[in-house]
Amino acid sequence: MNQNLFAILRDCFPADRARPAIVQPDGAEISYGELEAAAGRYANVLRRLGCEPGDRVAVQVDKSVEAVFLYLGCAQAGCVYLPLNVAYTADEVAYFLGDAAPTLFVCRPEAEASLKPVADKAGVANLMTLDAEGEGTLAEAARAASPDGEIHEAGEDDLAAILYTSGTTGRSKGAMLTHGNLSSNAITLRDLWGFREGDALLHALPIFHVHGLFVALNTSLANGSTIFFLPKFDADEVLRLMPKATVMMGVPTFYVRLLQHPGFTREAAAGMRLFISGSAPLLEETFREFEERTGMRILERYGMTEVGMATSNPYEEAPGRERRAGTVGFPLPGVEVRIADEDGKLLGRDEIGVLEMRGPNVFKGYWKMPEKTAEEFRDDGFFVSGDLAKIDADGYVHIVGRAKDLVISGGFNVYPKEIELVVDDIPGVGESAVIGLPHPDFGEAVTAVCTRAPGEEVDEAAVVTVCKQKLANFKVPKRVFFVEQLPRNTMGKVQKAELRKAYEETFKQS
Ligand code: MCA
Ligand code: AMP
Repeated sequence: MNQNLFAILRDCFPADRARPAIVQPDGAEISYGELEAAAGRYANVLRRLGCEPGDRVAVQVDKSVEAVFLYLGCAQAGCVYLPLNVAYTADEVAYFLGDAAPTLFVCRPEAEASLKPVADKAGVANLMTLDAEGEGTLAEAARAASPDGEIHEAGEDDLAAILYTSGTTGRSKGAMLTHGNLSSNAITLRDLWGFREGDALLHALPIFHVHGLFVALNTSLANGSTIFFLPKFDADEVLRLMPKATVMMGVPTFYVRLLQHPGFTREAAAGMRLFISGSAPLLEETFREFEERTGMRILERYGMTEVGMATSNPYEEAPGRERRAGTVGFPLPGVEVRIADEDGKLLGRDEIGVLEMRGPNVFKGYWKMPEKTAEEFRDDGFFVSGDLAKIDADGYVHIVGRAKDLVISGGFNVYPKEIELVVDDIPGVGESAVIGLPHPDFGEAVTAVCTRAPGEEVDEAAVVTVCKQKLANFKVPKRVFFVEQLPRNTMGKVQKAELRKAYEETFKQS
């Protein structure tokens, strides 16, 4: 059987292809039949451009239905989809193109002039455009292409996507995800979360990360569901469409913002059967406030780019198996999890260590980094997550911290090292330490603490200005503080815990 993700999803499409697959904010509908035809057109355009199976197609575009067609067309043609956050700057994009060597790069029309030299330098053969309305040179080519064509015969171990995740060294790694990784996760989640006839998903996440692209889209498509597709999270828009939807997936910031909205009432949520949260810790107070407001418990789950989804609170609640605040539930069917210390020694119930995972969801390795890949896998195939966790006596997994130096802001990961390298380079800065501080909206806020070089007067505005030029906006420090010297331990290591303590009130609501 063809293990191509698109073939597997297509087998799940409704027999009646006139059923709506995607509904746009203005109510315009794309049927399953149109979705299938559009994916075929995009696959044919890719083939015509010389994209062979296994070739990378890098994509940095705004969220649009055409971008979904491109994603599905890519799978159909056997190409490797490489989505990039639209917030990434030209410097950041240069690294990804150089590393992944795509055959095609699709960007926003307004970015074409600045990214053309970047693509040329990386040796990318084709540069095409797609805008937020789904127009551009690629869309034009797709309109002219035939919808018919075969679905590339893929094995479950063949690559379907590369998603870059930053690392503690500051250098991004491309996580290689296979057709089997993506399809197994989609089918498992569809069944586990009780997807059914008549379900409609409220989709307000970006589609360049695992959450919005794979968890939300693939799971819905694997159920033949309708997707209400919003360009971004906007509480008013989400509330306008909520009566038509049954399921929503979001990062904790979505739920914090909904709870702040006076229109988010029990009645507004009455037609929904499930709210799912992930990508960052959901505060227990958000979970409780949500339950008080709506009578429903948010289902929190846990995952990573490298493994897709790995654990979930139960959908079907039963005594002793309810959705519990502050936990990420149980391993998904077919997924094994365990807790170990740094040397790989297994730990017992309630002991805190690093979470390790194994299963059909776990990625194939980091693109062109065999050594890094080997470092993060145990000999028996478990992937070492870098998240500190424990498993309690009832079997619930709790994420209690991170062994990796990582900040998660509004569901986006920021590795301090990457920001520190940029800040340290700013004339007048001595050295810097970047930390995450509690933030009422984003969960954590990126914050830089710096020293000045002797006799220099560099200030917060100067640091922010340079960061904005070089880094994606969500990585830019929300505040910059200057100190005489950074606190260090006897080994000379910066004491970040001390800094977090010193500045913990910075973003607290008054
Ligand atoms: C935007 N800004 C941010 C963020 N987003 N700053 C910090 N953190 C962010 N996440 C910047 C904007 O550029 C702007 O800066 C200022 O903050 C305020 O913007 P605002 O209008 O409030 O932002 P927004 O457009 O409403 O976006 C916030 C958001 C968005 C809705 C939370 O960031 C979002 O959709 N996050 C979802 C991330 C996600 O999908 N993560 C999944 C990763 P300025 O004023 O300077 O212009 S996948 C994953 O983690 C794993 C696999 C998993 O488990 O799911
Ligand atoms: P990413 O590298 O963007 O895929 O982000 C994955 C990271 O997000 C994980 O390693 C965790 O640190 C974090 N994460 C995802 N879901 C949760 C959750 N429900 N609770 C706590 N942390 C989470």
